[in-house]
Amino acid sequence: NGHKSDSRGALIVLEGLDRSGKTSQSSRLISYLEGLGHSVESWRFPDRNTGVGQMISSYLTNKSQLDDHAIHLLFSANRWEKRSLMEAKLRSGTTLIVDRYSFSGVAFSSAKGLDMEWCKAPEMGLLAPDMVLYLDIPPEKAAERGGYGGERYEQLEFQRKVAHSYQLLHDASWKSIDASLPMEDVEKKLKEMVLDCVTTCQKGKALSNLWS
Ligand code: Z5A
Repeated sequence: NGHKSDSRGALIVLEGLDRSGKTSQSSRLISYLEGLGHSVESWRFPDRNTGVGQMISSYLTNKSQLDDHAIHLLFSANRWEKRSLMEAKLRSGTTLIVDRYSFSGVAFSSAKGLDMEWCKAPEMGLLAPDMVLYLDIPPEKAAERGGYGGERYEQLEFQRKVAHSYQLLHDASWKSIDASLPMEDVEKKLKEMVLDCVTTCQKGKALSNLWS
């Protein structure tokens, strides 16, 4: 309903393979929305600053080993640690541009062979994004960009499996953007989509939970 008291910030998630341009586009969106006078913050998962985040970081840099299920639950816990702050920010009118979220959690773990429904379960009850912007790029093309670093998942064969898992997660809140286009072209498309979403949430749109 369109009461002014229901006005809130938008929860906008960027998803895509490694090197698809999420970080670059996220900072451009922030500047754009700030320039228009909106209250906006840049978030990312994993949030490596929390205790759980440090365990994840050590796993990603191959400094520690963990069972696939255990690391999956840590990624999820890392989002749960931030859920109440996320809700408070949104309700206070701040839009959040989030670099990776539950969809990364499910796509990466199911690419390892874990059951997709099992992967979704711990994400249920986290806030559902108002919009998921999927930066769509062929894994081969992404691999050409600046080269992969040494982190655990940065291998072409694995990224192919992740791309497949992502395809199974698309729903009505997803918008796919051709991320192999030049940065400015991607930026232009994203700006239009984001502004539309921010306006809708400002007018008042109920918050909902993921996969419920
Ligand atoms: N993971 C998980 O398993 N479970 C979970 O629940 C979550 C994550 C949340 C770490 O994530 C890993 O954790 C990640 C998924 C897994 N593993 N992988 N792969 P992260 O967020 O720390 O790392 P990342 O997302 O892979 O970040 P990234 O390497 O920084 O990629 P990016 O943000 O998408 O791209 P970028 O930094 O903006 O750009 C990459 C390069 O391409 C850079 O040199 C740019 O200048 C260039 N670029 C960008 N756009 C373009 C265009 N349009 N044209 C040409 N060149 C471009």
